[in-house]
Amino acid sequence: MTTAYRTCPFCEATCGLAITLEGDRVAQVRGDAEDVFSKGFVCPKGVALKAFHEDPARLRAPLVKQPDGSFAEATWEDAFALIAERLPAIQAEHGRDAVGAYFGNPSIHNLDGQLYGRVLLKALGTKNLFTASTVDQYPKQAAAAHMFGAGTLVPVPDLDRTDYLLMLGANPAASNGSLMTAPDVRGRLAAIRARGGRVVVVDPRRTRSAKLADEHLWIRPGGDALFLFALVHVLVAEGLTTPGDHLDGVEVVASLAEEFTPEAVEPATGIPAATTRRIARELAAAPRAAVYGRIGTTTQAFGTTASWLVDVVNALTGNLDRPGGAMFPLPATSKRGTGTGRGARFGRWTSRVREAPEVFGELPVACLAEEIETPGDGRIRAMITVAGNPLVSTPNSERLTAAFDSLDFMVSLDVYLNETTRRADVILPAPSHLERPHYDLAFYGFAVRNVANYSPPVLDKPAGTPDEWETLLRLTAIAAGAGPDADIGALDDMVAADAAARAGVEPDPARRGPVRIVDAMLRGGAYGLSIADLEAAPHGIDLGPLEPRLPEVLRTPSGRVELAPPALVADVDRLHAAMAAPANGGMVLIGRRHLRSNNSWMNELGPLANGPNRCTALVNPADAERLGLADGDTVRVRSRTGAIELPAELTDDLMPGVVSIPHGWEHANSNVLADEQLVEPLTGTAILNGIPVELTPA
Ligand SMILES: Nc1nc2c(c(=O)[nH]1)N[C@H]1C(S)=C(S)[C@@H](COP(=O)(O)OP(=O)(O)OC[C@H]3O[C@@H](n4cnc5c(=O)[nH]c(N)nc54)[C@H](O)[C@@H]3O)O[C@H]1N2
Ligand SMILES: Nc1nc2c(c(=O)[nH]1)N[C@H]1C(S)=C(S)[C@@H](COP(=O)(O)OP(=O)(O)OC[C@H]3O[C@@H](n4cnc5c(=O)[nH]c(N)nc54)[C@H](O)[C@@H]3O)O[C@H]1N2
Ligand code: SF4
Ligand SMILES: [Mo]
Repeated sequence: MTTAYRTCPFCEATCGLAITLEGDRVAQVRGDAEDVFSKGFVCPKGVALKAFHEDPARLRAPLVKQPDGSFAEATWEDAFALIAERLPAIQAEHGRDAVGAYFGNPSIHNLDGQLYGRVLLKALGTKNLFTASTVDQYPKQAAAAHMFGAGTLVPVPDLDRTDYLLMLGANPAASNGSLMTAPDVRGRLAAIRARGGRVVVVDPRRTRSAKLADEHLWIRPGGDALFLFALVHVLVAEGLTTPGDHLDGVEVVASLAEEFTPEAVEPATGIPAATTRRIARELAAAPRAAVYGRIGTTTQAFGTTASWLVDVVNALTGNLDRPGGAMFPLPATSKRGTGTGRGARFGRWTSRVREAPEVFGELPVACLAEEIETPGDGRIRAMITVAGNPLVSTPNSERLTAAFDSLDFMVSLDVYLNETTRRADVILPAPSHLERPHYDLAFYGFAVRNVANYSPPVLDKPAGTPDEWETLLRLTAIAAGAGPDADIGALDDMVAADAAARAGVEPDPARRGPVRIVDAMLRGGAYGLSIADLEAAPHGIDLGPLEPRLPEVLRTPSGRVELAPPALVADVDRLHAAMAAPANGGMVLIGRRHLRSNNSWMNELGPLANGPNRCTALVNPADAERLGLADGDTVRVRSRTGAIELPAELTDDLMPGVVSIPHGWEHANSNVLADEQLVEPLTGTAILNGIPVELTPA
């Protein structure tokens, strides 16, 4: 028996796993008690790594669609040859934009997708790039870009030192935290309370996180920006602001907040004015406080505005960049900053049909169907999906499915056959996570401590199976016209040379693939580490608590924090309108996550499938009575775009007027109800929380 250690790749928490092996068989997966960050914490998904690795349904060989619609296994050579025959021809005939790409969430949870996805995209040269980010966090990153100069500069709550956490639209008890990398968030929340601090959760649902908190505030979906503005109002009106240094625009936000009194916003938020005043005073009085908002505040009508106001409140209470407040991590793969930069640029190009502005180099995925359907130059005729299941994960699934069915050609790089990949002509499998190295390049940038942990592959890949990065480079070569037999090693040398030059070091000639790139980034990074250092530390290296980084971290042209960026100031009018609009009394749909799920692909994996049906519609008993629904009845939920049927689950834990359905299920897909026309205007991010729906007994 041997034990291998690796970072869990299934969510943002980066827990250390201890994997016991009998030969090449996985005997057990546990939490690594010695992991410097997670200290033994593990959740059911981490344990399910064994089930994932062993799952007979996991793809192990390329699949090629046959004339009768079935799939047959193919050799890698034949699969690439087919792609080489079809893909370049489509771009040659119809232009670069005729091939679109969707990169899904797991592509940020592995090095290959992150470091080599962009290489493929460059070769494709298409502006039709879509990712999960426009059904997720771009509002938060856009707000960060406007305020701090870059989308990566999202302040994270300093959970381990704060005395007061105000958390909106997040349920880390289920999600394990997001843009707040922290193994065992529940334990860390409990610790805030144990040291005499306070946790307040703002959510239309009394979630498990809310139940762990000192206080839960019910909020009408989409009300967060108004509530946050009212907090600003009280802080200013009562002279409670203590803004730190390096801030511009304090007076502008103060004056914008004038009309958002707690009383004025109450009808729209549902939060009593007296409560709002008290929370503002508590935030101001707390020695160290942090406001944190997540997906309930981003995938909604005021996503960017709410995300902006989260950090406005942090800044005005003196908690931005201070221990126990909202801070900027310094990951080991980053250099220290220079304090200025070019700042954010959005809308450098637009989508063809709806003219939606580009955001961080991509187009909103809510536009994808129309880009496939609408004739004309630049129409998408072929798609490449990488670690993505957009037909389940993105709005108006029925329309998007029909659009995908009309494609001339499709390639998927994935680990399963599912709703999306089933439509591909060629499916190229990625190896099991145990067969590849890992370093959490993305999420250490949002971690509540500075840590670094590298995981070498635990098991050898089956002979002849390429790494995912090799497959991405093979596709790159095909897209670049070099054909399926091009020298991938030479291409990789170029990619590594480029990355090393940016890091200011020489690439290690003894390594290849993403590990070589991470090694260069580490060596050029702020702590001067290397992969070799991390190989010698299988439980990770703790680089300490977060440290204040202003102004060095900033990348705004002014070298200041922009508290009143013009694009956000311009959106305030829309908030006025929302404040004035009376609630129409209709039902609205919101989402939720469960501990034993992972978006669209792990819901029914091995032990995760245990327990009661989680794909239910939560309904408040008062609504249920009015609608004639009893617990367990099948309810039909309809929106402008479609209808689904699923069991109703009556609960006082949900606000009246709201229905909650988890996403990611194929048989009752909540994104059939999500409207591709409903997007947040600043980033084009889909509104997945606050969708108008009607409920009827089925
Ligand atoms: N209504 C509603 N919709 C939502 C959300 C919501 O809250 N409500 N949340 C949104 C959010 S935040 C996100 S991030 C998206 C996620 O949605 P997607 O971007 O579709 O991502 P996933 O569903 O996590 O997984 C997509 C695919 O990745 C494959 N996969 C897993 N690991 C690997 C790997 O290592 N390599 C490769 N090549 N493939 C792999 C899986 O088999 C699966 O097919 O969903 C969004 N959709
Ligand atoms: N187990 C598990 N963990 C996951 C995932 C998973 O699918 N399963 N997905 C991962 C991904 S990709 C992401 S992005 C993260 C997301 O991580 P979280 O943001 O923590 O996601 P959720 O658990 O969906 O919590 C969102 C909360 O927002 C609430 N909400 C809805 N609308 C509003 C609103 O208008 N205002 C407010 N204040 N609240 C609202 C919902 O009721 C819900 O409780 O989770 C990650 N972790
Ligand atoms: S919390 Fe996230 S990282 Fe930790 S074991 Fe669970 S899925 Fe893996
Ligand atoms: Mo996400």
